[in-house]
Amino acid sequence: MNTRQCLICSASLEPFISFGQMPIANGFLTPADYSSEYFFELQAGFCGSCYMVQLIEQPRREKMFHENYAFFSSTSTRMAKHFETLAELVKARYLKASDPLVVELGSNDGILLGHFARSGIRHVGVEPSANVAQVAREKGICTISRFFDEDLAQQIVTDHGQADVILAANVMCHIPYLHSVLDGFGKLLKSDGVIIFEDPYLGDIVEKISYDQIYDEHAFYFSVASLSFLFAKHGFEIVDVRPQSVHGGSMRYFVARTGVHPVDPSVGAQLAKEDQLGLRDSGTYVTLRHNVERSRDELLALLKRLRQEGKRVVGYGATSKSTTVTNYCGLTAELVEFISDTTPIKQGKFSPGVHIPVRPYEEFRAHYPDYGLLFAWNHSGEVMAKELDFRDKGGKWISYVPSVQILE
Ligand code: DWN
Ligand code: SAH
Repeated sequence: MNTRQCLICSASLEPFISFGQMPIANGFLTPADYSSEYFFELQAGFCGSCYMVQLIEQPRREKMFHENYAFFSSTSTRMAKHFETLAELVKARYLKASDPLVVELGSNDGILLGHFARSGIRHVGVEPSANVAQVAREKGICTISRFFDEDLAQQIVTDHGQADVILAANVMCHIPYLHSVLDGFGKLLKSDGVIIFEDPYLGDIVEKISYDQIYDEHAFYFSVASLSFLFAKHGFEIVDVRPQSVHGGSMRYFVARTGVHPVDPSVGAQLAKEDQLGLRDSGTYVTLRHNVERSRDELLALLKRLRQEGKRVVGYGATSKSTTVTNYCGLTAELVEFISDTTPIKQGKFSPGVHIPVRPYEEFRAHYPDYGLLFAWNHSGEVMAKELDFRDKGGKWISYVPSVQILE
């Protein structure tokens, strides 16, 4: 899909950054596939009318979400804890009806929905990537392997009835056809039901210059301002917002049918913060582009210097986000020897575009490099805690969020 019109309100977009030609962020591959590797222009734009920041072009969804999807949610213990806490909150506050139904979009390997399944609560997961959906089914989680849209919402209502709670973590921002999704929510949600979803927050991306959140799967970069406009068009309103520290700064939104639940003061307070940050001003995104270019130049200069000094640098975490960083900054295997990752499906393959080898983390441990480049910077607490020995032996971490630095 390639459009210069806002996917939400159809106004003309103001493109503010191009990262050039990019491969599929989770398209880890073997050399046999190099010649047919798919590329598209990764470019983001701002809508001055409804304030939604979005991709200008997004690959077809089947190119990203399929039976070999490489991201398994349960690879992070911190995320497992995060979703356990969310499940407890939902159970305590929102499942008061008898025999309630919970529906989750993008349920992946069941990291969140498993908490409802194990408590015997009726649930449905919607997960188009067949391999991760199968992992969830094997855990006893009821999962439909399809893309959520209005038609599927209707089918779920027919088969299971309306939902008390609709959950969506790190998936709403992946879906370009949000009007169909919200029409689906209109059918699926009980009159007093609640939608709870979270995604990387635009305010954090701007403040931390975390431009690596921009990649093919992320069609949108949400703010409370842009989402308020979108939900109002479909008879919903945001009733509460709660910042989350996971994934480098996310926002959790609580949404209900307009007028049904009281609106918490956090919503107005966050809108005021967004105005202070300039999230509704196009100039903010021009500044972001300058900051991103500086970050790129500094990271490349640092890695070139380390190579000249004969130091070994290994990437930590073959994240989707790292595809933007490696391709945009031109980081090849000359600068980053390999990328360490715990995900079996990624190991032995090569990273998208720049083709850096991806190896099991045991290799990182077997022969420590001089520097670990934190591609999974959003999990840095978890990573550093488990790699204390690396530091004890003189290893150092490099991060580029919020600025390029060797962590002392
Ligand atoms: O939005 C999305 C988020 C939720 O997950 C998806 N579009 C895709 C994915 O993004 P990502 O790939 O950038 O996610 P993570 O969670 O930053 O990826 C972590 C990667 O790092 C995984 O491949 C596992 C790996 N890892 C590791 O090797 N050792 C992670 C940890 C915590 C570790 O200790
Ligand atoms: N919720 C998990 C997974 C996030 S990754 C977590 O927070 O860790 C995004 C997930 O959304 C992928 O598993 C992908 O297959 C799924 N997805 C993408 N488009 C979707 C759609 N239209 N409907 C439902 N799920 C979708």
